Amino acid sequence: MKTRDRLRIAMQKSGRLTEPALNLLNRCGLSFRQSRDKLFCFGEGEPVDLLLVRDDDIPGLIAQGVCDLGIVGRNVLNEFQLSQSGLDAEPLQELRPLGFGRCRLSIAVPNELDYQGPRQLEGRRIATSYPGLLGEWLRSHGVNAGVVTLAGSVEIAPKLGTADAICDLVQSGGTLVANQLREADILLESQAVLAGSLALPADERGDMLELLLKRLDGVIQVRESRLLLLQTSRAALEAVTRLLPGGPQPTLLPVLGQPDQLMLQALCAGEVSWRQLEEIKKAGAREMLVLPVEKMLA
Ligand code: PRT
Ligand code: ZN
Repeated sequence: MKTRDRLRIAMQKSGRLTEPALNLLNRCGLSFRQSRDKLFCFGEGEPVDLLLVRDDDIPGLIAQGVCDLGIVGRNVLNEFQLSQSGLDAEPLQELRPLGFGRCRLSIAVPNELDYQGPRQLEGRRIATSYPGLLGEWLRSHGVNAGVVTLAGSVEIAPKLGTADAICDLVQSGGTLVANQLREADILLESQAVLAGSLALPADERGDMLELLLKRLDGVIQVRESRLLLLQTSRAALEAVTRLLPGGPQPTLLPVLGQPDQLMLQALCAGEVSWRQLEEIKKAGAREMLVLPVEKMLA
């Protein structure tokens, strides 16, 4: 194949991952001129171009060397990897989880079925668009079940009588509820990932890729960081500090006119949930604030 000097990234043309993926690339300093057919977008600042395709085609395009990288759901990537195992194809790898497009690939059963575990699926028919992942999961649990492969509308299969259970993506769970189904087991926690071939190009594209990964790490780190501010008494300080989410050592500041009080400032590596805040408050903290981080330069 003719070598290219520009890096090429495949991403979903129109769907759930399109907006957040473009947004992420923009934040990494990449911008694109959209061509009229919108299949190929030329990168303006950096030597990185985009190919806009159906998400299902992305792993194949990387495996064939048409693209160097792809932004795709882990569910699609893993299903492709399973379909290729045993074939003499270029292996793909997950380079980075990207933190959006989160969902689960789950077994869902009709509400009235009393699900006690995978063995309950023995001899039943399960409808899915993910026959590889489902087959592997069934094998790992020693369950023999019929896999009914459907391209879409998997959730209506039990009602139509074509399957007894389904294996599909779940996010809010609303689709399951609307179809009188309930989530019974989780096969895979998924999110959008940056995928690439195991053998990275050893030319200018490789250098650009390295640079892109570094920028991506910075963008992800900032996006996931929160600054936690709170007040605590000196007496409660130890209990409060013990409950802080992971991150560098917090900073302590005096509070004017209240020698017994301290203000604590901590950089947290991930989301700070309401639960965590309530626990920290119970330990003696008050005036708590969680702020997003805009930029970071160590
Ligand atoms: O045209 P193209 O093939 O590119 O698009 P597509 O229709 O195959 O993909 P799209 O845009 O629906 O999803 C792209 C990726 O988003 C998926 O591969 C997942 O990695 C991720 N994702 C995240 C989801 C969901 N959440 C999701 N909820 N993909 C699909 N769903 C569907 C699910 O199949 C079910 O029908 O939404 C329904 C469930 O949602 P809840 O909220 O009702 O549980
Ligand atoms: Zn698709």
